[in-house]
Amino acid sequence: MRKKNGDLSGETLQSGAMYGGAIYSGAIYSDESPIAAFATVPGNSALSVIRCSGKGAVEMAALVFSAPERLKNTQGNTVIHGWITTNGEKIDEALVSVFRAPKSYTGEDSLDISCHGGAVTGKAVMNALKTTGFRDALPGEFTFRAFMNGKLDLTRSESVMELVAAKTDISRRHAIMRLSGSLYTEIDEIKKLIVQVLSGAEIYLDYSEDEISANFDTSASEEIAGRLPNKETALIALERLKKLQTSWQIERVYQEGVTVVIAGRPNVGKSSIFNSFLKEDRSIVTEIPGTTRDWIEAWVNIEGIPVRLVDTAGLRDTYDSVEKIGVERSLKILQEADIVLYLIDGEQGITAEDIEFMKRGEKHIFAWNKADISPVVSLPAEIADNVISISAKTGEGLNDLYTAIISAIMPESVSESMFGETVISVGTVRQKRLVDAACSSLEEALSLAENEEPLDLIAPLLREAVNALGEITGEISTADILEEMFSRFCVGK
Ligand SMILES: Nc1nc2c(ncn2[C@@H]2O[C@H](COP(=O)(O)OP(=O)(O)O)[C@@H](O)[C@H]2O)c(=O)[nH]1
Ligand SMILES: [Mg+2]
Repeated sequence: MRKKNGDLSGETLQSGAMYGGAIYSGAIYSDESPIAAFATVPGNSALSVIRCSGKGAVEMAALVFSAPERLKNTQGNTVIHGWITTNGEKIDEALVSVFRAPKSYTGEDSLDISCHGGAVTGKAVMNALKTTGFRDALPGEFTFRAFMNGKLDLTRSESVMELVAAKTDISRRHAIMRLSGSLYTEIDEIKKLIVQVLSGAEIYLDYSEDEISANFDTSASEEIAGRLPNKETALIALERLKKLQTSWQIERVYQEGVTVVIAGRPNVGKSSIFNSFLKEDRSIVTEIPGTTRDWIEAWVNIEGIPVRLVDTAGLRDTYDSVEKIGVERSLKILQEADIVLYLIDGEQGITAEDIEFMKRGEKHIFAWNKADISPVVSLPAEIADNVISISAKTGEGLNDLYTAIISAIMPESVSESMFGETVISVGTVRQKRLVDAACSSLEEALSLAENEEPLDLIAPLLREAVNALGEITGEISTADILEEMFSRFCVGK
């Protein structure tokens, strides 16, 4: 039997909460027992925060609290002061924030216990809590429960992890947008467009050919079968999906960063440039060629892009055995580079070795250093336009260099779309894979429609696209996907 249009919602619009219990039983995140974990990193700090969540969490915590009745009777969104105690002994003084289901992060009764920081105190409080029956939370288990209880969809859940992992302010901003629902809304809207197309197709599928002639006032039923209604809507959905695909190119750069390796002959000023990118003297600079014996790396932020900057040993033939190893290691790290920043020594001028190197790859940016003492002289025509004049000493040309690096990392067409007010971008490989899947199903559906293939070949492809999008937000999900995802979170989140 062919599916009715109305069946669609049953298949695609389940909420995350439906996966509690049956589907999930036996899996590690399945049990709903009260959990506790540090939300802060243990160590020398003013405070430690321990989060507790689960049915009966407040009553359990009251067993080790100096004012148990007051805690038990506390309303949600309240902070109370007291002591964590075991057998009448004060363990630590604490402020306890109480949240009541469903108005909490997890949707369950929960507490944030702020106690003193340090190596020992938080642990003692945690041990006291565990005597009442709390178990250690699994990685991401709080967010997992929030998802299960319908507090967050999967894009928002993942953004929580992205936020914790953000390396620069721009990655934080993008994660915050996803946390605020930007990606969820976009996916949901695209999905609705495809559902609309699918419904249009399925109306026809519900009727036999005779019925079509009778009901739709046409004599040629094949004509109807070959025509995909709302094709324009499908095209709009496709365009929006493609935008999301592109967004990942950029998002990945902001999340993972890029490796820029500084290379060039000894003494060209590699370590000086490295230091000026870092704005500190990290790498040793001397007039003695061969000073840097191994590569050194540091993360720098270039316009919001995390850049792993690597200073290398100068590339030259050498008899010094330590330097030789350094040169070999430098050549090796060059292969890891997304971009090679190749410096030419202005003082020495361009050499045969430089020319040799320049022939090698496209991912190179060439800079003429020491322009303060020797301005760029005539260069071979094929590279003249691509050489940036700089001085590590005076800082001249460094902004041009940053710009060149940024545009090498991101094609302009791509980056333009990212600097508007609202950024809608996919934030994880998982999301990107599903956007790809939706995109190719939809493209295939459209190309079948183009060839006037029957709707019963087209409809399943549209449904596949809808399902892929449902997986992104978690409306459709399976235990193993969820487990895989949440296990990569940190404990306490
Ligand atoms: N005048 C001038 N000297 C520079 C500049 N950059 C580096 N140097 C000098 O060149 C020498 C070698 O620099 P260094 O950074 O150690 O080069 P490396 O061997 O490529 O790492 C040092 O004496 C630096 O002070 C520059 O832009 N202008
Ligand atoms: Mg050096």
